[in-house]
Amino acid sequence: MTRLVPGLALLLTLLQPALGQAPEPPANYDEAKVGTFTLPDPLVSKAGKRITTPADWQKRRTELLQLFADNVYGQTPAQAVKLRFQVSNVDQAALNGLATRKQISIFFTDYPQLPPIDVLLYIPKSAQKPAPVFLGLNFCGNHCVTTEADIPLSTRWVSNVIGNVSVNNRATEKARGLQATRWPIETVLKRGYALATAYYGDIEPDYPQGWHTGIRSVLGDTTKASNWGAIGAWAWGLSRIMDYLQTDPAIDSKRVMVMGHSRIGKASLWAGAQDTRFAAVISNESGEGGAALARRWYGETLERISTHFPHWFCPRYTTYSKRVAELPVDQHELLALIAPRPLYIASADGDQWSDPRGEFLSGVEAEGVYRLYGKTGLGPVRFPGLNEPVGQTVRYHNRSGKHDVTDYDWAQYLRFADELVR
Ligand code: GTR
Repeated sequence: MTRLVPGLALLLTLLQPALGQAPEPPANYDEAKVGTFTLPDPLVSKAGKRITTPADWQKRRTELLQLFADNVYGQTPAQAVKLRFQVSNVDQAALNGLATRKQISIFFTDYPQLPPIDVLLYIPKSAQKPAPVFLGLNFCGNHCVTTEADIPLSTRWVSNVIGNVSVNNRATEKARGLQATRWPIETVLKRGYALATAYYGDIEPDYPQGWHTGIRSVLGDTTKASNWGAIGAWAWGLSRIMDYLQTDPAIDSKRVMVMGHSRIGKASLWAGAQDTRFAAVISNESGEGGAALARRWYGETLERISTHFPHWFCPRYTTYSKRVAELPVDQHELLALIAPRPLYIASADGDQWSDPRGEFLSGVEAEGVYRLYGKTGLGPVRFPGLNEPVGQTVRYHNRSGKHDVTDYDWAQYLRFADELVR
């Protein structure tokens, strides 16, 4: 995603009074000014009981999930939704014979007005048994992740901003392969993994009114302060793709790793926290509302994100914008909800907006829950240098370079998958 260049951001801040808006507090990038804060303890229940066993943690887990639903992402509707999986295209020799490529549409039987989620799935030809799979939503349509000419352009609303290649929020041929560098499909396949992706806008187009044409138009309760937001919807969509993957004999559905970048990283963490069918979770620069601690005043803040992207969260979340210390949870507890499953948290040094150190510290604070299961999470580590992956069941790196998903990131995820998921 593009980000505001500092000059433009400053100009907008200066214009805010003229636009009738209260000026936004400036972003802090000075570690000395972060301040002190007390984090809620994942291992103390609401009733004040210390959690010392996995059995007690399971109860505390339910409590924490509810706190995140009530205060951050909103309540994911519990009702089962009837799905119909339609395999629309299978290419047995995709990418020069490297993969079987399938396109599957997930239709919502009871809601024919909703568009399907169109899944693009690559399975390595070399697989002798059901393949473990990386699952991640993409930002601009399946045609953006690959240069293959026969992937249909998404017909859904797409952002005009990404790459400047859409016209009136509709995809054009210029978008083909636009984000292919973020999806090293052939490398992943050669390592024996399948790759599944779908456009996040199939579940809900990412703009304030987008929910009118997405799953939140038929599920949820818009009168409630805990109504789910778009991140909740995207997370829900990931679970529906999981429903499909469980039916595909070519896929090892016990080894589905949910991976996401930035806002989709936030959704992937929330998906992995709620749905324990995901064997591992990978958060790529998910930042505020994702892996980063909310209580740190550094880079993007709760106030900023809830002002700019209120549709991502439940309505109550915004009420914490000037009183983050009162938020009943912090993001290390979201990470703890992934335990004891493997978790990868990745930051980029050129993406201070996402608060790399805050993402790392959040992982550190999840340690106690991994320990309950006899696992080492990040372990006793200091904030590492650039491009220096650390940790065990929980891993972390701070890559050099900008907000993006690169070959370096994928090289770490593949190693992590080989060691902990395979
Ligand atoms: C930014 C937003 C971040 C992150 C990012 C992205 O504008 O402030 O929280 O989600 O977008 O998704 O690339």
